Amino acid sequence: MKRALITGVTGQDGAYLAKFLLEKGYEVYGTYRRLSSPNFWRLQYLGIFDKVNLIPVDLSDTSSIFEAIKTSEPDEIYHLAAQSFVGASFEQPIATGDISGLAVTRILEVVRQVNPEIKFYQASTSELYGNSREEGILNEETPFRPASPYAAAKLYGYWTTRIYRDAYGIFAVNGILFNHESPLRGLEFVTRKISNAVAKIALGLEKELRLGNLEAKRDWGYAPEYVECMWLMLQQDEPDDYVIATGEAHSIRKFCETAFDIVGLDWQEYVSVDKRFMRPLDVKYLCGDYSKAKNKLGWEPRTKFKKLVEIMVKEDLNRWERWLNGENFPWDAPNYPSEVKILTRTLRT
Ligand code: NAP
Ligand code: G4F
Repeated sequence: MKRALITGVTGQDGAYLAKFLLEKGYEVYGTYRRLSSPNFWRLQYLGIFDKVNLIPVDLSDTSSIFEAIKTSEPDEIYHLAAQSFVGASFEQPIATGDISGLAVTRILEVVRQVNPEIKFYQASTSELYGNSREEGILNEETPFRPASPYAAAKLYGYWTTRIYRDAYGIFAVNGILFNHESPLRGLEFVTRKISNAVAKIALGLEKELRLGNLEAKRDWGYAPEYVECMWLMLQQDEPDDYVIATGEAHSIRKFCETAFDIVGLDWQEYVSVDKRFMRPLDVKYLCGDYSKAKNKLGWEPRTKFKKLVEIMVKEDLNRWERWLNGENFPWDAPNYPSEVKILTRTLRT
């Protein structure tokens, strides 16, 4: 039986990947950070909480990483843990550099010293391109031009991965994944912020939605499909880097329009622009060319924009309805101050 170690198993991708690997027959180990209140709602939501071997790890501490790798003895490491919110990276640039950037070297150093046969996946990102292009399609050859402390940290991780591959022959790959979303997306990211607000507004629990830059365009795919690529990349004969995307870009404005349409409301009556959600520097446009992944991995996106928006809005509606009906279930709203205010003032049946 193959063994996999997933860093950041409590996150959106970590949870979906753990489920995918368990279904493939892997023994799955996952690292999480020790918090005063545990945060395992995604693993519980997917019904796999008791199937994953959980290891507490501090990514700023190499000895902690060493312990996790010694304990799990993995064939494959999927390094997904990161401070992944671009907006927060402007407020916490140094911590983001340490966790989203330097930690890659800490892990690869342990791999090099303990067992260089371990295969390594690095969660690289379309944010690496920054404002490299304002139209067209981005592929593995397009130059990077990071536009946030998060992207700069990820650029470091990207190159470290390539350096350990070229210098030490480690099977280390970069998945350059464009935005991918799902009902397990964190509530601070724009897609889930919108789907959650639409659900609350439709049920009369909220009156408005405040957003930042409505003109930015993103290439949004469906997260469960994207984690399959991570695994595919590690099953190839040779390590390489791949763009994973849908090849379509839509604006935040379009996402709002589509999401409000699903519940029969006009988005313009509810959405306003609030400077608090504008970034000091924003990436205007991202659209990816997944031809290499299609040709070499045999991968193609199956869920496109409209279906993705529908999945997210329907699941958030379902959650708020269940909440109003007095049900308890794995959910992230109770972890967010803005949502707790609504949860505590709402009378449940
Ligand atoms: P996510 O939901 O935010 O999950 C991030 C994971 O990292 C969580 O398990 C989180 O733990 C952990 N983490 C955060 N800060 C940490 C810290 N200081 N120390 C240790 N662990 C920490 O992100 P995701 O969407 O699953 O993304 C997974 C990876 O892919 C990330 O590296 C992200 O940068 C990258 N990526 C994501 C996308 C996308 O569109 N989703 C696209 C390209 C690349 P907690 O649960 O405790 O917060
Ligand atoms: O949803 P976002 O916060 O995602 P962003 O910045 O594209 O980053 C995500 O995708 C990257 C891959 O390209 C990952 F590497 C990264 O870890 C993360 O998963 O913002 C998307 C766009 C931005 O242009 C932002 O300015 O939406 C715009 N936006 C407008 N109003 C907003 C809001 N973003 C957020 N989070 N909240 C708003 O109110």
